[in-house]
Amino acid sequence: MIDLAIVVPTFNEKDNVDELVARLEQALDGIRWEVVFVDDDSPDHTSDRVRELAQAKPHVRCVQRIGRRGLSRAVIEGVLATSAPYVAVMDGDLQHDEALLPRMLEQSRRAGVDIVVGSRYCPGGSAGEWEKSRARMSWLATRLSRLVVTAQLSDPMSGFFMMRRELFQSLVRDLSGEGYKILLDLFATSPRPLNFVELPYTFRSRGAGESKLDSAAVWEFMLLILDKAFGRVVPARFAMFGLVGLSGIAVHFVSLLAAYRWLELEFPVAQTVATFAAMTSNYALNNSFTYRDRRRMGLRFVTGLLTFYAICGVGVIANVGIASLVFARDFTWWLAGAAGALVGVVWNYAISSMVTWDRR
Ligand SMILES: Nc1nc2c(ncn2[C@@H]2O[C@H](COP(=O)(O)OP(=O)(O)O)[C@@H](O)[C@H]2O)c(=O)[nH]1
Ligand SMILES: [Mg+2]
Repeated sequence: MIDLAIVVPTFNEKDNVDELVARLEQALDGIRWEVVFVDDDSPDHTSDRVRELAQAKPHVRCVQRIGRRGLSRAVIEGVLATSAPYVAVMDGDLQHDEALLPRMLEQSRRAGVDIVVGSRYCPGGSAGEWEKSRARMSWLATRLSRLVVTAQLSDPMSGFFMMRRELFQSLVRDLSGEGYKILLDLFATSPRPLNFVELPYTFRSRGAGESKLDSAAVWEFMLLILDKAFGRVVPARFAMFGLVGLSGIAVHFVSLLAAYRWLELEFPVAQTVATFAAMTSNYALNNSFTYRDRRRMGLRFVTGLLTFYAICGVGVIANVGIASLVFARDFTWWLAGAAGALVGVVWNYAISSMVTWDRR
């Protein structure tokens, strides 16, 4: 029987695995526990190292995911892979303080407590030695997260917490899973306010290797916030796609002006040039922002652009068809136009998310 599972998402943490397990063994003496590493097929072969260790230690386990990336979803799979009644989530780079775990477990067992959060920002905690820019980013993210989480958490961006597995499982189907802020996701998803306890700790500097937090992670964070704030009404990606579409209208008219008035091309030629300029700019923007996590590069950028042209081409036919239908029924011109445009956007969005930016 196991009391506690520590779920550790890893990407290129091979040189921290041994040390982390040794520290857990020391900290968790007297508790029945296991550690589940969830590795996204790290190029440094973290999972091989974990399995080597697991051969000698039955409390070490490895879940290896192929062809996927993403901290939150890795954590979800780790939690689902254990039978322990309590689960903790902890980074694999030694930044979280394992000595806190026994107290977290004690608090988790108290009646009425849903979740115990290791906090850098409550009295007694510390974010350690952080570069100014990272500290500022963390501060900004904490503020933004207040848009979707009303709980007065001092450190909603914490990646170090513990909860009953049952509770996690009751929420798992509604989690957004986007990005790397699973704690925020849990709080924003729960239909009732979660009762939490915060325990202070000092965030250490990372062991071997480097941080995976990059601009993509920042973008994923924005998607998570948008998704949790408006997702029930409009999916975050669709809203983004729509915004990019609006920018396309501006690109279209500036290009048309340039081609027709300045270059003095024939109108049909100028209109064609402007249409392609707008489609290309929409494609590039969607590729960099809306689908940042599935970004196409190199040759795939070009093939993706071709599929996008084709999809938009059909979108125009659908747009004009619907608009004409509505118009023929004696609705006003602008209503017909809007209906056509809406159908066109929805078509472009739905099909390009499946073809141009499919999840692979
Ligand atoms: N499985 C998995 N783990 C990840 C991924 N990205 C980051 N991690 C792990 O998540 C933990 C926190 O990431 P880290 O790069 O240290 O973020 P930082 O502490 O915010 O700089 C570390 O254990 C990483 O190895 C990912 O895409 N998949
Ligand atoms: Mg880290």
